[in-house]
Amino acid sequence: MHREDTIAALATPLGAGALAVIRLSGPHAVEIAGKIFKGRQSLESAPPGRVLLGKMMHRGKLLDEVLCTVFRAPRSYTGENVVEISGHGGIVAATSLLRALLESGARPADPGEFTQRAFLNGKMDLTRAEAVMDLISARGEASAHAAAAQLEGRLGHAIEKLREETLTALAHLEAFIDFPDEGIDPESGAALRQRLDALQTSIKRLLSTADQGRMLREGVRLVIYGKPNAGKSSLLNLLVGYDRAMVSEIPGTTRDSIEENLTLRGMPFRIVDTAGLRESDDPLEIEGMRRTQRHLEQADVMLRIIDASTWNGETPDPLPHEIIVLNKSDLWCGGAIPEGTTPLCCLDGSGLDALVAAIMKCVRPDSLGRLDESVAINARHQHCLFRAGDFLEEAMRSLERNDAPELTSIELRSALASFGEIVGAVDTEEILGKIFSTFCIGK
Ligand SMILES: Nc1nc2c(ncn2[C@@H]2O[C@H](COP(=O)(O)OP(=O)(O)OP(=O)(O)O)[C@@H](O)[C@H]2O)c(=O)[nH]1
Ligand SMILES: [Mg+2]
Repeated sequence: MHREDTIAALATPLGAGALAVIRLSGPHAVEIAGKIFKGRQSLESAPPGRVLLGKMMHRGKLLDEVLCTVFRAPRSYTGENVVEISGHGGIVAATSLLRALLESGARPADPGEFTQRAFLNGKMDLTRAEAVMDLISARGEASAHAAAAQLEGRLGHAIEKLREETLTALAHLEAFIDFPDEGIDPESGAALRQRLDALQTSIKRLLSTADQGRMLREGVRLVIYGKPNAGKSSLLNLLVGYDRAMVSEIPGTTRDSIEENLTLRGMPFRIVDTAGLRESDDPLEIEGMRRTQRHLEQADVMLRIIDASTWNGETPDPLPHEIIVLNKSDLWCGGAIPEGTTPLCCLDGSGLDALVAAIMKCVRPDSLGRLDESVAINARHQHCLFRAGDFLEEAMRSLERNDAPELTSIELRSALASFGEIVGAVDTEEILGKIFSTFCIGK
């Protein structure tokens, strides 16, 4: 990556719209945009943050009438000189303007390169850079909330605190390295162990948010299963609001799993309707049921659908994260709805609200507290935290064995590096490449 380059990209989606925003960042941003911009005031003389009206002219042709905003390093999103050009939306207008900027000396930005520069210039730590992407791709309000909290630095601060505490423990330990013959006195040893214990507790607390983080980013995996003809596909259709899956009174209608994305109460879901489970020697049906099982193994929430018209009234014990749904409640003639089941009628939708409430309770147990007060880590953070925890455990063992303080200190330094990796304090090209390549261009 060459930061002496000036990069340019369309920051808004390519398509017809009222406005299109093109962004330039780099040492020559103002100069390059200035070559095309013709206004009453030149871009070079524009005060930072002032919006200038002008025409964009290139090779003697008028491209568009635009508004330009100049931001001067380091007071910009990327920490570099930035020019934002708001032109008219539309594929042709936006691309010809971008082409003119590229012909005037800018280079097309790589995916995520603006945010990567912001990170490299110290405008944000890695957790916040990742939150930018999470926010852009959020599929539900809850996901957007969690991303905004991370963008605000909530996770970054939590990790910084862990790093500081590890550093304090390290400093405490290193005091003994200077006096190798004396070893660590029992009182200091106990104090150090207490510090490491507290660190492990904090790691565990953060790790416990990993599932929540995955659900917020990728969607809750909700699997609908049960015997053939129970009304599984009818429920999928009811949830998504249109005839997504075939429904018929013939048992065995659904052969293959059907997946759909949906947002329920601000939370993204991936809903899977499955082939009904029964004895069969039809190879296709057997394969369908094998797929059902595979989805069940990965489910966050399972909806076990029971057909009220054929049910014997014995409520099965629910598995963890399972809701027993008594469908076709309109055909139930066994008196009061049995406890432990959630009644539903797919024909008129009655019972759906209560079912959705039960699903949400499964997804967001009260113990997690309100979402916007918590953090939700991603798989990369989880991996680093696991490693940090392992190093701290090693450090603890080393203390208990009364090893030379140098040895314990090596483990603590490795833990510190693992925490650092989360916020990007120890940057390796490889990690950065992996993270920012998943971004969209223009961010
Ligand atoms: N009376 C009544 N009929 C329902 C209800 N829900 C579904 N049905 C009917 O039950 C039959 C089976 O529905 P499906 O949704 O195809 O059932 P399924 O569980 O997907 O069945 P398979 O795909 O064969 O496993 C259809 O004729 C539906 O119209 C309900 O709440 N009440
Ligand atoms: Mg079906």
